[in-house]
Amino acid sequence: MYAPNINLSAFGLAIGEALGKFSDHFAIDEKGFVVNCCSLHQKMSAAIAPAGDCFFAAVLTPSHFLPILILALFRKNFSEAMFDTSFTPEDRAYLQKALELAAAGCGYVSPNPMVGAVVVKDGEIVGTGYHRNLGGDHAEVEALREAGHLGRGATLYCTLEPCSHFGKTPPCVNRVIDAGITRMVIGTLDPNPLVNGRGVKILREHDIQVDVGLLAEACYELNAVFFKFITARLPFVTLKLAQSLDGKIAAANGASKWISNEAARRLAHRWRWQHDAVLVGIGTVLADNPQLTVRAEPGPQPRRIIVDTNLRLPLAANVLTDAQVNKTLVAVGEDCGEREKMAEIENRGGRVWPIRTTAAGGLDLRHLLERLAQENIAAVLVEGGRRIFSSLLEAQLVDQLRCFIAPKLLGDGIPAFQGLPIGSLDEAVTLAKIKWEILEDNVLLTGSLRGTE
Ligand code: AOF
Ligand code: ZN
Repeated sequence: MYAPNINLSAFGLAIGEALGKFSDHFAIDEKGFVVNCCSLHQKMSAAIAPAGDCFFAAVLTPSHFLPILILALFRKNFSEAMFDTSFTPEDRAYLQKALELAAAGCGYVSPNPMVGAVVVKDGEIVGTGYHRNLGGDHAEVEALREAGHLGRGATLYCTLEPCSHFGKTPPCVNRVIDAGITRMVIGTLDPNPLVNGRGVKILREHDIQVDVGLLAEACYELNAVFFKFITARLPFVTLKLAQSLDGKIAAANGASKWISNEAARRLAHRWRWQHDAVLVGIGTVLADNPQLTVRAEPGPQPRRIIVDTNLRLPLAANVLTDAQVNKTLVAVGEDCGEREKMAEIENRGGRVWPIRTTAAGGLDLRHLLERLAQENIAAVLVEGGRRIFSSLLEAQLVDQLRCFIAPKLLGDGIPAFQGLPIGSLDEAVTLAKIKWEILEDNVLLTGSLRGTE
């Protein structure tokens, strides 16, 4: 989201300082680098102003707009020399490799970020690494171990700022310094409040050249879940829908299984293991009796969350009778009286969470998500139905929507959303960062929601 590799002139620094005072989303370090501008809050939009080979990308809320505009207007007055345009095509290629390595951690490192690292000495790759599993070595440590003594005087490319704190593992910055690295190229800062620019600061204090912001957008995209989770302490919520051209997620008789095509269903299945949890409303369980497991390909089984205020879930449901019952978590209203059923679910290894209810009688979904985050569930895939889709949207808890659109009309079928308080075009929920993908005769639309924090 943010590319903070602009070495500001005194003039730029003054603007930068003003920005820093203006908002928490900006910080300037002692050398005049904008070191902190990360935020996932979806109210914000990204502004990217290309400037030669380097670019300035800022995250801004409407209230940030004016200073960014001023900076953009003055941008032309900065001479080329004022920008640190030290990234070469080789830098880009090595960091791109690190990004590819990082992605291999998908499904295995949550709630940690996916991180990749590459060590380059005299134009040769001498070490590579990625964060493989939660609690395991960080990417830089793996790459530096492979590089061994060749790390001395080498450049380390890393998709994320190295950590500066003791977590499950010791700080990576110490390893980078000890290895004798002389330059580091970093994709994005680590928004973890325990790091957040400190890693870069420590490295620079040890006279390591640190260039931040190459491929920042891609590095941010890779870890959108982590960025949200670590800053908002809420899971990143993705709604998955398969709908007809006329916006129906089921036929009038309730049938919904075959709206999207097989390629779409295969892809959606893959998303399950890429998420920590799959969440559905009780209506979907009663209608479809889904298993909510990963079956088509190997991958970790996600938690299965059923939102069921009055505990209508039948004890014979697949989610309570199969081998994965210990992955099932039923969120019920805190005044739900079904004590025996709750005890039986827990006897079988499932869990039941009483959750606050709202004035309207539904579950307080924010409260549920906060509790899930406390259990380190960082990514939630919501698979239905219209009530839960609508309630999450209305509560502004949705981060992303992934919608398969099939070339079918379902007439009086069941709409994807219902009851959203939208009276005019101005009030429409509008998606941003739209991507389209064609899957044979289906289209997959992916978009971000604004307005969540
Ligand atoms: C890095 N390199 O590969 C990763 C980092 O509990 P720990 O020790 O695994 O630390 C987790 C935190 O470390 C995580 O929240 C994030 O801030 C950072 N992750 N940092 O230098 C890595 N995975
Ligand atoms: Zn680390």
